[in-house]
Amino acid sequence: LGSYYCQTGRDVAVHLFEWKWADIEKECSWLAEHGYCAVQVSPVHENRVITNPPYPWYQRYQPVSYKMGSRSGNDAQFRSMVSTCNNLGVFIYVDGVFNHMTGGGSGVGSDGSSFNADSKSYPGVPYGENDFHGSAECQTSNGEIQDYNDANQVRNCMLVGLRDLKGSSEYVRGMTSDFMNYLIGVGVAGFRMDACKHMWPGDLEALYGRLNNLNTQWFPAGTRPYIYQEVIDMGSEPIKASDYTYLGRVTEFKHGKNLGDVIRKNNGQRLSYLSNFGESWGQLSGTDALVFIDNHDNQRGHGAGGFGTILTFFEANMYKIANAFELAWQYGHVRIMSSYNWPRNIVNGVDVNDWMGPPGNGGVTANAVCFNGDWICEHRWRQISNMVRFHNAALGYPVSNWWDNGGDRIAFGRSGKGFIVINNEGSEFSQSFSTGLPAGTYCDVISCDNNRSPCGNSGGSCRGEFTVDGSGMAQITVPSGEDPMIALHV
Ligand code: QV4
Ligand code: CA
Repeated sequence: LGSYYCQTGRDVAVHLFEWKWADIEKECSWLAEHGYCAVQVSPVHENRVITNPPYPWYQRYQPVSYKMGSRSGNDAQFRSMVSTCNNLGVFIYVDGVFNHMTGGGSGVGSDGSSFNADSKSYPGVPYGENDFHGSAECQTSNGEIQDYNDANQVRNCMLVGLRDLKGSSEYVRGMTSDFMNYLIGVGVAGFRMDACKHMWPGDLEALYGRLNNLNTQWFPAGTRPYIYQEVIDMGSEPIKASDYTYLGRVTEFKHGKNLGDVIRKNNGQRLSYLSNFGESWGQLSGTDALVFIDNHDNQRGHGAGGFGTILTFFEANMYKIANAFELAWQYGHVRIMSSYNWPRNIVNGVDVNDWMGPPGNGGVTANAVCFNGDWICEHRWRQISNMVRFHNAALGYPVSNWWDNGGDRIAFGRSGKGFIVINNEGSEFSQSFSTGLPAGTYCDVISCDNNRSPCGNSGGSCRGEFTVDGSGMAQITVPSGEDPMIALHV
């Protein structure tokens, strides 16, 4: 169902985690200029406001109603963002939370609606007791998921106490599809569907079947919403990512884990093993997969992964290698993570500050200003954004010209559109490579600002031009240490 709708020639989305709508609206011009296709935004619905701990990021995953007020902004700001970004050819994907409402307790949500989770009352929708799974559907002692080996529990019991919606109910399907159709009417291009492991594929199928086509102000008539579903499948549970691929794309969490392990050299892993990376590593078919190096959960120890595996901006050098490989390789639809900083503090394997919300005060989010120390903006890092352009230039051209040293040095091309060398060993090396590129001079886009001659050099680190001769050969010296890569593209 649906197709990834990007402007022609673009292919990479960015998750602007916890950004405000007004800031995303401004960022869209930069994104358009740098070849990004779309933005995944944080949940848009009214959410619970949690004060203990104070205003964590995860309060956004506890819906109180489908009204549009949250700390990212209101309905008017959301509409303005969607319109501006669509006009620039940068599309918006909404994080849709439809498995559940809030955890236990009662109060008033971010847009003024009251709720009482103990009586399963959400008048802002409205939902009442009958709209949720209860002891008839879930038989565990406390109504929560206790055993991930029991698919029925995983779908019909509460995920960490979150009141579990009855996805089989016509009424619930009506409320959720009305909300999604409202957003489609505003002009969004599709949805990241949260917690799909906890919803029955058949219920999702019925829900998606109710969705309208995209808004013809920006999309061709008959375009279906693009759907990607969050299912964490590390291989050990009865519920599989592949149970959901007939409905849309699925998040492939093994991808970021595998690349983290290889680049960290965990368990004897080496870069040279990546020559067949993808399906033959037990991952989904690339055409079913939505991939990322880290996401908003596993960068702080939620979801699956682990600090010794998943790479994040905290380990910038390895992180840039991982993103460069992901963007140069041909596998899946890529989503770049864009984070805010927090004082990560891992004690006995747990980040005790894993709850901390975005920069700001008293639950009010600060303006997003890239590189001010709080907003990390990985999507703007030259090594990543220039590789988005590499990715676009190579779109549809198969991997070619593979070379490796049997260890942690690799190189590959993209059938004459791009060529990258990665050196994850301790010393620089130099040799002649068969690049497959047309003859000419190319700038290294990892270290230089552009791929045109003369090479842009605002940061002073530009490694300059590389000459490809008439037979596609180029002499390349590949540094070690910081940014140990050379990437060339047409
Ligand atoms: C706790 C206890 C419960 C207890 C409850 C009592 O764990 O046993 O009943 O208190 O009130 C938060 C708290 C969590 C708390 C819960 C309910 O962290 O301790 O339960 O609220 O009050 C995010 C966070 C969760 C957070 C949730 C809601 O990661 O910690 O829970 O938001 O605020 C699995 C799933 C996968 C999921 C992943 C994290 O298969 O789907 O875990 N990933 C998605 C999102 C994720 C989000 C959710 C799902 C839920 O990416 O960000 O969880 O919407 O792998
Ligand atoms: Ca459920």
